[in-house]
Amino acid sequence: MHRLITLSFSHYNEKARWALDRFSVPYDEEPYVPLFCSIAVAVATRGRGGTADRTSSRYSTPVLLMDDGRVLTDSTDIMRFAVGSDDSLFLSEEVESLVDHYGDRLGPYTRVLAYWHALRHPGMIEQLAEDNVSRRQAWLFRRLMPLARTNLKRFLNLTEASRDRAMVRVREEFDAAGARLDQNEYLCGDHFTAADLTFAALASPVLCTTPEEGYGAVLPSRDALDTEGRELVEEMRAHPAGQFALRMYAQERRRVLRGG
Ligand SMILES: N[C@@H](CCC(=O)N[C@@H](CS)C(=O)NCC(=O)O)C(=O)O
Repeated sequence: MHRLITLSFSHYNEKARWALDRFSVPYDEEPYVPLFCSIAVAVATRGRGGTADRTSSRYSTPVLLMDDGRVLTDSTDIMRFAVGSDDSLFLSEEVESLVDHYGDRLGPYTRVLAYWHALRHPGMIEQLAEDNVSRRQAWLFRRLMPLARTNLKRFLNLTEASRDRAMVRVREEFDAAGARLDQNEYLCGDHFTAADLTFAALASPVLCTTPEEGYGAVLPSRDALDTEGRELVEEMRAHPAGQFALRMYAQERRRVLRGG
C-alpha cells in the first residue's frame, strides 16, 4: 500500500488526497501537524527530502512513498501519478499552466491568511491538531507550541504587511477565476480538469471548507473566528469563484472513508 505523509489540514496535501481518491488509488495517510510533518518527511526519505521551490522547503508535504520504492514529493507529481494514463484531468497546456499558476500564486497566499488567523486565536492551532492527528501527537504539539509559534510566524513571514499583500493576491486570483467562469462552467471550458481541482483545494483555507462539504481534513470552524476572520470567509464564500470552489467539492470530490 502507498503511504501518504501529510500536513493533515494543508491545502496542497488536500490536492493530492483529492486526486488519489478520485482515481481510487489506495493509500494510507499518515497525518501530521506543522514541524512534525517535516521530521516525518526527513525520516521517510532518509534525510534527502524533495526539491525546495519558491513556496516550500525540501521537507514539505505531501510525500507519497510508493509501494515499489519510488517517492513523489510534490502535489502535482502525485496528481499526475493518480491520473495515470487517463488524461481527462490534464487536457491542455492551459490546464497545466493554471495548475502551476495556482500553486505559485494562490496557495502561498491563502496559507498566509489561514495561519495569520489561526495564530491570532489562542488555542486554535492546537485545536486543529486535536481534530486532525493522533492524541499523542496533538498532546506533544500543544507542549511545543509556545516555542513553535514564533518559528512558524517567522518561517511564514506573518506580518500585517504580508497579510495585506496576501489579501490583494487572493482577491486578484478569485476575480481572475470569476472572469473565466463568466464564459464557461469550469475554469478551462466545459470539463472538470486539474485546474479546477487545484483551484478548489488551494482556495479552501479562506473558505474554511468543511468535511461535510468534502474537505479531507478539519479546518477551523467559522464560528471560532473573530469578526475579521469571519468577514474574510464570508466574502470569499460569496464570491463567484468561492461558490465555484464549493460547487467543485459538492460535485467532484469523492471522499473515501477509511476504517480505523
Ligand atoms: N510545491 C509543493 C508545496 C507544498 C507545501 O508548501 N507544503 C507545505 C504545507 S502547505 C509544507 O509542507 N510546508 C512545510 C515545509 O515546507 O517545510 C507541492 O505542491 O507539493
